Amino acid sequence: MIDLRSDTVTKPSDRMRAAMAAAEVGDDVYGEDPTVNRLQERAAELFEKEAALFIPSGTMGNQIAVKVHTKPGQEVVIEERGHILNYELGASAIFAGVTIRPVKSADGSGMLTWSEIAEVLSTDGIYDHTQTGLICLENTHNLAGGTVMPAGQIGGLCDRSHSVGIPVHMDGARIFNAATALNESVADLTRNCDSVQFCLSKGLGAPVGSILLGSREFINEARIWRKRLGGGMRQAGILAAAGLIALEESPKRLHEDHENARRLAAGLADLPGIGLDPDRIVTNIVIFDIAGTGRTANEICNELRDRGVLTIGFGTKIRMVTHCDVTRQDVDAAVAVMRDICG
Ligand code: TLP
Repeated sequence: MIDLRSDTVTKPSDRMRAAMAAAEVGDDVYGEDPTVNRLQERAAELFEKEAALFIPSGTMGNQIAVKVHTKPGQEVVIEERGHILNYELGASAIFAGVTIRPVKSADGSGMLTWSEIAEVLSTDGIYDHTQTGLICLENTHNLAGGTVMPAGQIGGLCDRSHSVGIPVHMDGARIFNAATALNESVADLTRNCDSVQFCLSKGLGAPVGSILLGSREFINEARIWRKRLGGGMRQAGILAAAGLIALEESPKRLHEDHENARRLAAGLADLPGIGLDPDRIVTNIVIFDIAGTGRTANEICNELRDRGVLTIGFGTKIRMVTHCDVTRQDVDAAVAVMRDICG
């Protein structure tokens, strides 16, 4: 099977498995797991943030950030296709008691401008308006097709947001893909963000885990919420050992996934009925429209599956994601199957 459903499907490398087997561990709820502590310290150093926390998933990281930054009854501003709104099962309403204000990104990139954000902000304290408690950014933007926002633009948004007293959380599930595509450091990309969540378990290839970053005060509070949510993982050094390798080794090879995604997009864009601009593919996510084929996404995905290619369909779109377990030959094979189906 060629699994293009997501970069979450990656399997740990032999080096990761060996490190997991040999990991020194302790009880992380007591802060005594040396491998978790090393991973947290290394992540904080790389992102140039005061502190970091190892958490089971990106979803938990985002939700803890929403909870810590906001008060119940406030509103979180996010681009309308953002993960926190669309794929976290309404968790912000349940845990933080906030509502979400989705904002359309006019150019379709998923990257909001300050004027798009400013239009929906409510910061004046007037009692009959829902107050904005947080702005969430997503880099890369998953549903927009792995698009990226450069450091200058993020810094500018954060400055404007802070000037009206609103914190910014970065859902950086794939921030290392953004850093690779932009040739900028993850520290620069998130410098002015009040908190950042990034995933070890996606393009970086670790089996489980994310890291939440921010000020020492923010992380102290986040640690309490992690425990409340059932995310205190005890001898988690077994997982952190793989995370450390993911953090050190995997960013170096992400450009290969991006090259494969561009190759995939170029192959698909030539097929009849496929709506896809290959120039917009800058990281590892390829989303294309199949309306012109006269078939539904489900029909095409099922046919792909029967012929050994796993993908995800939604509406009239199909998503294919490249990652370390997908080779250039796999990409060519997937295009060939699509050519048979659509040709
Ligand atoms: N995304 C998954 C699905 O949930 C859609 C995927 O296959 O892409 N932020 C972003 C931008 C994400 O894409 C994801 C996962 C998360 C957060 C959540 O991470 P996990 O799965 O670790 O909870």
